[in-house]
Amino acid sequence: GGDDSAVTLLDYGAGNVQSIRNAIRYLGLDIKDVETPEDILNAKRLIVPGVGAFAAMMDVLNNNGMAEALCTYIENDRPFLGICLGLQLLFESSEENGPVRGLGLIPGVVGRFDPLNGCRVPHIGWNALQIKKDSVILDDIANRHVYFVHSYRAVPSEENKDWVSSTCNYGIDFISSVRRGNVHAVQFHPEKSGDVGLSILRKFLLPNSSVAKKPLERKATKLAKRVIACLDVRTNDNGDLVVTKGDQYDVREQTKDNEVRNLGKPVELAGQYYLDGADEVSFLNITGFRDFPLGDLPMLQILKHTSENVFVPLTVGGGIRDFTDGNGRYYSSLEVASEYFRSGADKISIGSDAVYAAEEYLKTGVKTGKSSLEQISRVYGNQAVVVSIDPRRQYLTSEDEVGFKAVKLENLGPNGEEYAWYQCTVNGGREGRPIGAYELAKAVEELGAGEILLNCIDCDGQGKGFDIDLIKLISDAVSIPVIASSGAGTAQHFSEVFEKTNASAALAAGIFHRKEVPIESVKEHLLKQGIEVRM
Ligand code: 1PR
Repeated sequence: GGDDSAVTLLDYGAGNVQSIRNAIRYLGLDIKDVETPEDILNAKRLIVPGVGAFAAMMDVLNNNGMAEALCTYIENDRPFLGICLGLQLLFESSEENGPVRGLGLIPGVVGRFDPLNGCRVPHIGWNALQIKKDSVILDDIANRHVYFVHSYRAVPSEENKDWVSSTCNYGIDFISSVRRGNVHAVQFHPEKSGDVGLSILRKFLLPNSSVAKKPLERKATKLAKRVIACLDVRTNDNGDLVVTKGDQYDVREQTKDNEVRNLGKPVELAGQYYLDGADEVSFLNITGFRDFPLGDLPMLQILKHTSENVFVPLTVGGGIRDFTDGNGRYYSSLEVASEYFRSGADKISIGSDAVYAAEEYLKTGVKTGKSSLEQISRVYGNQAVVVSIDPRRQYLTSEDEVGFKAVKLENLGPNGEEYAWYQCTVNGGREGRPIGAYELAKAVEELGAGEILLNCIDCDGQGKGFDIDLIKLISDAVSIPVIASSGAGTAQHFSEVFEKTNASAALAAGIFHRKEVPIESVKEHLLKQGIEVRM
């Protein structure tokens, strides 16, 4: 309680600020929300989090006098921390849906990353920083990775070099933080950067607390490959949500009762994976296609409790689509997603509904803007929307046997087939659709997906390694990040997928749940193989 333990937060109402709220509360501070420009001027410490789109943010700030108050506050050198868009708004303008004018306190224009520079957009993941000057809040993080998620960036120049406290390289050098006096802003998300991020926030919020941590002696320069722990969650026959795991999507035990396989409690396991070093945690509500997810309050509770203690990105999927409940009330997919975001998710993932949207788009060539994928990415940004693909291999004897993109297989099919195409499925693999994973991936990229979670039903739960043919095909077809999933059985499978494909991340479930291979060993192995990871 008390004023000294309060931090003022500017939530301009466009986007998802639950994670920063959770991090501030975790550090023991109360949050006072800005309601009027005076609240800004009277703040002891002000945080401007960054989510949503630049133009929408500037509209809100200009229309209610907040922009002016912010300029005054910053020019008086009052304690300020801008995060992501909260950094970008300090510049002269942004090209995001623009040009749109910013506060103009720092010289420079915020532009978009260009995939032509050899990097995927959005920039999602963990990078180390190059510290340029005494930055106070970044003092003891040298060489440690922090989490970025953005498509736009400012670049260092002669004109703004007095401000720049660190830069980062992603295709080009961009500004990862600025500092002048008590004014700080960071392009990455400290609230999602694990213990490093919490220590940065602590230094800003509680300037006298000492949390010095010895940096790892390691030179990191590239975007780290991510290791993601996935929890498939569903109600068991007693009605409790449990973590389960299938073999090729079959989650029932091969016993007389055929009960749902129960591998533990979702909140506990997610918390453990965070401590073990998972770079992200995903929940898939695998029966979401059957039940109405908002009726599924336990899932929202799981997200709430998990996000209070897990400070890496959280994704949730399952059942995101338009829905009419038993009483005839209609819920848009956007409402469903918003409820997940409010409960602490950073990204949502869409499976079945994205397949239908892609089929429609390929048939008509028209982007209606009405699909769940388009609506959610318009409001929350495409970095917040993952499309989960559940393909099943269909063997072919020749490459052009079907009208879908086929691959020449590394390992021949059961009858010596040399080729396969990857058929998309819906409803947890129960129904095959007339669209391939390749066609789907390209379509959803155009419709606004920010990332692809690429499963493979044939490999799921088999522990024999990822489907390299499939992952190569898809990661070379799109310029958004691809998460390889299904089939991890050893740490070597992770290095194999990163060495042979352009996947940005690799996800596993079974080996982590059964404690066969701890996340730490996967990371240590990758590091030994010369693959950059966050330690
Ligand atoms: O269609 O929008 O409702 O979303 C449903 C979501 O649930 C999709 O993302 C779909 O992948 C997932 N899902 C549906 N049914 C199942 C099932 O298993 N019966 N699980 C399912 C998907 C795949 C991965 C798994 C990896 C790694 N599970 O999540 O974690 O294959 O496993 P492994 O490391 O043990 O091999 P919608």
